[in-house]
Order: sequence, then structure tokens, then C-alpha cells
Amino acid sequence: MDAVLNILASIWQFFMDNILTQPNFFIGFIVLLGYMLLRRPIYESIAGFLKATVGYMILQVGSGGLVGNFRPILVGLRDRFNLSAMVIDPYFGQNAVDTGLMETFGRTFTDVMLLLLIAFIVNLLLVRFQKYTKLRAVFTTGNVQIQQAATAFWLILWAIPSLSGTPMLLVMSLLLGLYWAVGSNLTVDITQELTGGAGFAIAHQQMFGTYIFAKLAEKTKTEESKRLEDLELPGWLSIFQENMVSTSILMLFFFGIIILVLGKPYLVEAGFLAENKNFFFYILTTALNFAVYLAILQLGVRTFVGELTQSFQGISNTFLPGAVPGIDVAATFGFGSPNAVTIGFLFGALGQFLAIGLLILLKSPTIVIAGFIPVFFDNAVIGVFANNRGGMKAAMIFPFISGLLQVFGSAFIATSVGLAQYGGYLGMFDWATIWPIFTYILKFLGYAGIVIVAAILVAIPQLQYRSNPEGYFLITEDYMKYEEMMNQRKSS
Ligand code: ASC
Repeated sequence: MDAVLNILASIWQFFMDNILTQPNFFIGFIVLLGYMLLRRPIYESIAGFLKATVGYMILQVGSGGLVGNFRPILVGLRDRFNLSAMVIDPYFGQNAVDTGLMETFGRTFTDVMLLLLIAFIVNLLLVRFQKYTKLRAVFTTGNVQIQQAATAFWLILWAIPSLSGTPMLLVMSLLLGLYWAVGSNLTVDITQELTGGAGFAIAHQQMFGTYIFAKLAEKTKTEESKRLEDLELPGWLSIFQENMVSTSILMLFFFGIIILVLGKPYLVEAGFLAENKNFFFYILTTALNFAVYLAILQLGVRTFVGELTQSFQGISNTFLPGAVPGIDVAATFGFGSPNAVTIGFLFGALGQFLAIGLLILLKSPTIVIAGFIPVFFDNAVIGVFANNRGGMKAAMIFPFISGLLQVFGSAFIATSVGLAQYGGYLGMFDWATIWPIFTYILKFLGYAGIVIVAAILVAIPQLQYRSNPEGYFLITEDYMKYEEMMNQRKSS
């Protein structure tokens, strides 16, 4: 018996380490399985696996490059202004939980991984029973799932410390699995509309935020609202229509100002810049790298999205009717206006810097340091959807508001639950807004709170379904038909 359990445990560990938490391979194997279920020849299935995995890895090179390119700047700002403070960044957040879990709650990271696995199964079951749940998306972004499982574990345990053992894991898995399924499902329609039916949803850390701002953007839309891509700029300004050019110019200003504030002596001393290198070209390189990594990221998206969409038919036909895969938010940057990515980022950064300044002025007990991942990925996607549904003004205002909320919300919740002292908090939009609200409902209402949070989550897809019962499943099953139907409705 023991031997069997040991073997099962090692298989599980192998699966967790190499596939479930490594989205490039997870997506690759989904594609392989999908094509095999569609009875494609084995060589085609393997080709699909390779293309999807490589494409995803290209996307990771792009997003990793963006993150790394920005590092010296954030480290520099912290050093120069002598801030000892909490960094809002998913990896810092994960690390903070890992460091404090034993000391604070007497738990280990193994519990977190178990939570991840069970929550994922909850997500699959919720989609399998779609007839009742109305849920259409499976969360596949494993790197993000680890960070969220870690943070949810901490928040829920802080709110209801009396939970322990199996009941604790079940409650946590139910709430987190619901969040994955419901959040990802919220983005199905807006993503289908953005991508013209590419057949995926977002599975990341700002799903509620993206949905809320997309809807608000729609509300603020007027006759005059123009999308960034429809802007006709006269004369020399027309160079801004080319995404690589506009990104380079905007980033040159953005990075230029910050790097000038840091100064060459600091960068040399900190080892970011060699003494004999030219300062101006350092700034230029850093700024242009941004455009480079963005282009790489978009190439990655184009490489794997087509494979994933086609092959997923095999999975949805067989196991999960009407389902779409939820994938990394960066996939949306291959659609809509590329300039919205840059604008969303810049206005989000503005919001975050303003909020951080206010925390310092108001002598907040926790000072926040901006992390690149929340500033960029959250606000860029909000920019993309706000622009797509409400125009360019929306693409500026909503990322700005998001930037403020990310900082204030994170400072508030991380201080309350005691994560701030471990130096980091996840900091992404949903985890600075929705999750703090859930956490306080649980804190004040205890077991009744669990029922209330679960009921809220369960109700959301039902409301979405009711607002358009004919189109709700059609939008994933046959996008062309869906569009036709919606056009007909508009004209009649
Ligand atoms: C995250 C996280 C990353 C990035 C990446 C964006 O939240 O943990 O590594 O965003 O998923 O492409």
C-alpha cells in the first residue's frame, strides 16, 4: 500500500513541477492531446505541440525581457530614495508567503501546492457541469496559479484561523477554484470580441478588473470617442501611428527622466552600467529594448494562439463542451491596438507613482514600491480593452485609476494580514481590490462569510448568462454565427 502511495506521490510531484506549473508545457500538452482527440495524424499533433510550446516560450522571453529591463530602474529608485518598503510584485508576494508561512501559521508550501491542485480540479468540475454553473473557461496559467494559491492560502487562514485540516483545504479550494473559473469566464465575451473569435479567455490576475473597466469604458463612450488606432495624426505626429516608433519615443521620455534622476554615478556604483559606457546610449538602449521585447511577445502570441484554438476543439468536443482555455494576459497584447498597451502602462505607472507619493506624504505604516508586473501587465490589458470598447480617453483614465487602486489596496491588505513585514505582496489588480473585500467578508462573518463569497461568485456567471441566453454559448462555439446574430439584433 505504502509503495503504491509513494509512486502516486512521485507522479503527482512530477506533474506539478514539470507540467501544471509550467504553462509552456501545459499549453503544449493540451495542444497535443487536443489534436490526438481530433484524430489528427501523430506527426501533425507533435508539430502542434512543438509550435505551441515554442510560441509560449517566445512569449515568456518577451515578458521576461520586459521585466528584467525594468529592474535596475525600480531597484534604483528604492536605493536612491532609501525606501525600505514592500514591493508589489507576484514573485515577491509568493516569496513573502513562503518565508512567513511557518512562522505565522505553522504551515508549509506543500499545503499551498495541494491547494493549487484541488482548486484546479474544482475549476474543471465547474466547467464540466456547465449546464448548471454556466462556466466556460479553464485556468491554465500555472506560474500565476502558484502565486495566487500562496496568497489565497494566507488571506483565508488569516480571516478564519479556526480552519484546519481537510475542511480548510476544501474551503480554500472551493473559493480559489471558483475565482479561477468565474474570473476567467468573465473575460470570455470581451476577449472574443477583441480578438474576433480567437477562442481563448484570460487566466491571470486582473480578470475582474479587466471586465469592470471594459464595461465602464463602454459606458463612457460617446459619439466623439476615438480608438487609438483610428486616430489620424497630422504631419510629423503621424509617426506615432507606427507602434514601434511610438513605443520607443514614449519610453525614451519615461525611462530617460527616471534614469536621469538616478544618475550615472549611481548606476555605475550599483553595477548596472559599466564606467566606460556612454550614458545617453544606455538610456536609448533601455528605452528601445521595451519595443523589442514587446515585439517578441507579440510574435510568441501569434505562434501559439492559432494552434491552441484549433486543438482545443478536441478537448471541448470530448470532455468540456463549450469550454475555452484561459491563458496568460499577454496573449491579448497581440490583438487590438498595440499603442493601447503602451498608453495603459504609462497611465498606470502615473497612477501608481502618485499613490506611492501620497503614502509617503501621509506617513503610511507601509510604503509600497512599484513592481513592474502589476504596473505593466494589469494596466496594459486594461488599456487594451478600455480602448477597444470606449476609445483612447478610456485607455488613459482607467489604467490611471487602476494604478491608484493597486497601490492603496495592496498597502491596506498586506498591512492588515501581516504580509507587508515579509517584504512583498502579490499586488495585481484583483488581489488589491476583489480579494481584500472577500477577505474582510470572511473575517467579519466567519463561516457565513464563506457561503456569501461563494454565493457571489456562483451568481456572477448566472447573471452573465441571463443577459444574453442565446448568445452565451454561441460566442465560444461559433463566433461567426454569434456575430451575425448580434448584427441582426442591432439592425432590427
Ligand atoms: C504574472 C507573472 C508573470 C507575468 C507573466 C506575464 O503575473 O507571475 O510571470 O505576469 O505571466 O506574461
